[in-house]
Amino acid sequence: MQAQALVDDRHDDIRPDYTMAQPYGRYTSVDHAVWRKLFERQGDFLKGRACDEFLAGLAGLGATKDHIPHFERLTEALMKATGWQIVAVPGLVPDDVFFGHLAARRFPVTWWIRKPEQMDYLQEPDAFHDIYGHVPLLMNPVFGDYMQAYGEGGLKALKQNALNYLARLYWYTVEFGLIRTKDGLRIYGSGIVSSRGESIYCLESPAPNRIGFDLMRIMHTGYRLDTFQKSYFVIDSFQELFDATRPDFTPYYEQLRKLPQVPSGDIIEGDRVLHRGTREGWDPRPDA
Ligand code: HBI
Ligand code: FE
Repeated sequence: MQAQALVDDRHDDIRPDYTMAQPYGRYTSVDHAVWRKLFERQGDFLKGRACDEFLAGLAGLGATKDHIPHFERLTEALMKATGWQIVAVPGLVPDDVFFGHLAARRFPVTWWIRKPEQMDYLQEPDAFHDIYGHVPLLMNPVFGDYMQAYGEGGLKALKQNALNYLARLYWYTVEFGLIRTKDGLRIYGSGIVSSRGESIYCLESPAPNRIGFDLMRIMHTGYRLDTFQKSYFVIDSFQELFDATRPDFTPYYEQLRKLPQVPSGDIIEGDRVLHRGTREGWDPRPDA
């Protein structure tokens, strides 16, 4: 998934690392109203759906529904908890820049927020997706370590032309991951928690597969950017995720190059199947 660098040329104050000062004065009352609506809507039903670590992180951040948060305030809370900070960026930045920031415990947050007519879906991450979806779990030490390791891994993957494999790991964990708890499956993926529809679908619909986490399986499984997931992968703990990504991936990439891509809706030999999806309502188009 090659992110295009969408540098917004309206700001002449973008630094070489694509960071910028959060242009707080540019937010309109409509922007703050969109934030409030999204924040209230998610908050209502994420209890009992999002994992405790996410809910604790969101509470610890101090973000409120009243207005779009000041990034420095969020950074203060993050720094105390895990040494992470957030940096404002104009939108998607080049992969090497993105990974470089993660490796230095800086999470790039798009400064602008979606328009009211984009309430339910937008392709590119905005301030709500990044702050509400990604930042709360950076308050968790193990997940914070995982995200830094992912950044370091991304820089290495780029050098080995293996980003396509690693991007799937990010997709099926950081963006759309589920975690098993004593009370049942819970959400930790950012792409899910920042989407009302998918927060319900991923746990309650019989349509998608739910499969136990398997690093190599995930790294040769395709996905679509613009539909709900056909398969969700389930970890037992963040430690499991962190431990799985400690080794050097070079030998993994060599193995993966010999394997065919698994279609996102398939179940294959060796899968730990928690739920075999009914496939109803699936979009027939192929994976990216
Ligand atoms: N840039 N701002 C921003 N946010 C992202 O999530 C992002 C990015 N650039 C690259 C990227 N994600 C993905 O291509 C990598 O996760 C593979
Ligand atoms: Fe994201």
